[in-house]
Amino acid sequence: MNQVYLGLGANLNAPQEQIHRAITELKAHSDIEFISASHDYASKPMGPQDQPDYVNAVVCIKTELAPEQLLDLTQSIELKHGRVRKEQRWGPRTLDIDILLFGDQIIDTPRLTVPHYGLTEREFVVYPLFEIAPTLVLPNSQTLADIKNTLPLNDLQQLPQQ
Ligand code: A4P
Ligand code: MG
Repeated sequence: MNQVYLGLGANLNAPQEQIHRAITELKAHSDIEFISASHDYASKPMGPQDQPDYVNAVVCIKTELAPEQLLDLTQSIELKHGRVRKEQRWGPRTLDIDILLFGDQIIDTPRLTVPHYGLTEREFVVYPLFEIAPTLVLPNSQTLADIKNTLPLNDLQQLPQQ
């Protein structure tokens, strides 16, 4: 079994509901053992600023799936949420699921880069991840605590539990 961290993000069509439905769908899947979820966080858009604020969360799961099988699954959940892949980079979306960490594996294939390339620079990933995994060490031996301690909050706000 591999322990995996997923980053969830949404900023269209009732984003907090999108996140919660995605968590429900992950919990219901027979190949996934659901371990924990962070609070939801409200975050300022990274990228184009003329889009709504985001809701972000991080979840921990365990799975026997291979990394690309898990990507197939997370992409099928994105599609069920009406995700349309547009030209604009970092544009608005109903649901985005990123594979942040897959055990201790370092993966670099045409479909998958793990750890996720933006992990250490995004407050909306690092803070929720720290909430559920405060002692986490990345495959390159960096501690998540060190990363968090030098990363500005940029207005990130924990939302009340729903
Ligand atoms: N891919 C490669 N590695 C991974 C991985 N570790 N996890 C490939 C998931 N997918 C991975 O993704 C494009 C391709 O990346 C996939 O087909 C997969 O094979 P995508 O979801 O279609 O495109 P995208 O998400 O628009 O692109 P990108 O560059 O991944 O964007 P990000 O990094 O996901 O950022 N602001 C706030 N506040 N909160 C957010 O969550 N998110 C984004 C999108 C922009 N601004 C944001 C947020
Ligand atoms: Mg993505």
